[in-house]
Amino acid sequence: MLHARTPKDRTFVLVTPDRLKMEATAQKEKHYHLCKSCFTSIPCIKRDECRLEDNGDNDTIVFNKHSVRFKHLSYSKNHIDECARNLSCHVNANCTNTIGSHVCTCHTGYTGDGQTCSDIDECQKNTHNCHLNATCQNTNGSFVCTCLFGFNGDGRNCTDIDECARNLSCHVNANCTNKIGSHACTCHTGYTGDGQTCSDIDECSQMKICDKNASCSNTQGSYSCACNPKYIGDGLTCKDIDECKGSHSCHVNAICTNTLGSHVCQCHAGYTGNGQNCTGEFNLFATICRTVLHDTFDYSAAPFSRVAK
Ligand SMILES: [Ca+2]
Ligand SMILES: [Ca+2]
Ligand SMILES: [Ca+2]
Repeated sequence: MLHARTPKDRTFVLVTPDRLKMEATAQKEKHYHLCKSCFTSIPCIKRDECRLEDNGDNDTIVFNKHSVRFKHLSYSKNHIDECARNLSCHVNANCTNTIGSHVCTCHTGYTGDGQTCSDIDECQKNTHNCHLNATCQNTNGSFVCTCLFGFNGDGRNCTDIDECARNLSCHVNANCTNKIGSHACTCHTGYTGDGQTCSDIDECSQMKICDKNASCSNTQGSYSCACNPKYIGDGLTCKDIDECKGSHSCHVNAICTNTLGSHVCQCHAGYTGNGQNCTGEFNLFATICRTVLHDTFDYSAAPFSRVAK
C-alpha cells in the first residue's frame, strides 16, 4: 500500500536479505542517512545487517542493530533479476533467477556456496579420471591428464608404445624387447654396450678361447680359431698330426719319428743324409764287422753290397 507523502518524505528502494525489492518511504531525514546504504537499488555490501520486521503500519528497519521505525513501508515486491545484475554470485558460479530470490551454483570443478567458489583439486582428491598410466595436473576449474613417458593417448586412455615396432630405439646390433611403458635393448652376442650403442668384442685379445696351437681372428660379432700348421682340429682343440702315419718327407731309407708340431727324419744306419735324402751303399757285412771289430777291417769291397735307391 502506498501512503500519502509529506514534503519531507523520501522514497527509497530497499533490497532486503531475502531479495525482495521494497520501496520504503522515510519520513525523517536522519533515517535516510542511517539507512542510506540499505535504501538503494544496489544491494548493501553487508546485506545481512539490514532486515525488515513486519509490524503492520509501523514497520521497522533494523540496521546495524539499530531499529528505525517507519510509519509506512510500501512493498512493491517487484521481482528483481539478481542474475542480470551479475553481482550476486561468484565469478565461477552460475546464477539461476527464482521468484523472490536466486540461486548461485558453483561451476563444475569448483566447490562452495555460490557466493564463494574455490577450485577442486581433483588430483589430490583422486576424483579425476586420468588413466592409471597418466599424470594428473590440477588447474583452475579442471585438471589435465598427460600420459606417462612410454604411453600414447589423451590422458584418459593411455596405451603402451611399442618402441620396437618403430625400430628406432635400439642399435642395429641389438635386440629390442617391448615392455609396458618402456622397452629394453640388448646387444647381440659378440657385442658389448648399453643397447643404444653396441661395439664388437675383440674375443682374441680378451680371452684365451682358441687352442694354444691355434691362431685367433677377430670378426664383427664373433671370432674364429684356426689350428696352426701341423695340427688338426676345430681351432678350439688342436691335436698334433702324426706325419709318420701319413705323408711325410722322410726318405724311404730313413726313420720317421713324430714330434709335437712336426716330425724328424733320420737316415737308416749305413746311409748318410738329412733324412729327406739318404745316400750311400748299404753294406750289411761291413756294418756288422765295423760294429763287431770296432772297424778294424775294411769290408767295403765285399761282393754282396747293394746300392740304395
Ligand atoms: Ca581443479
Ligand atoms: Ca613399450
Ligand atoms: Ca669379435
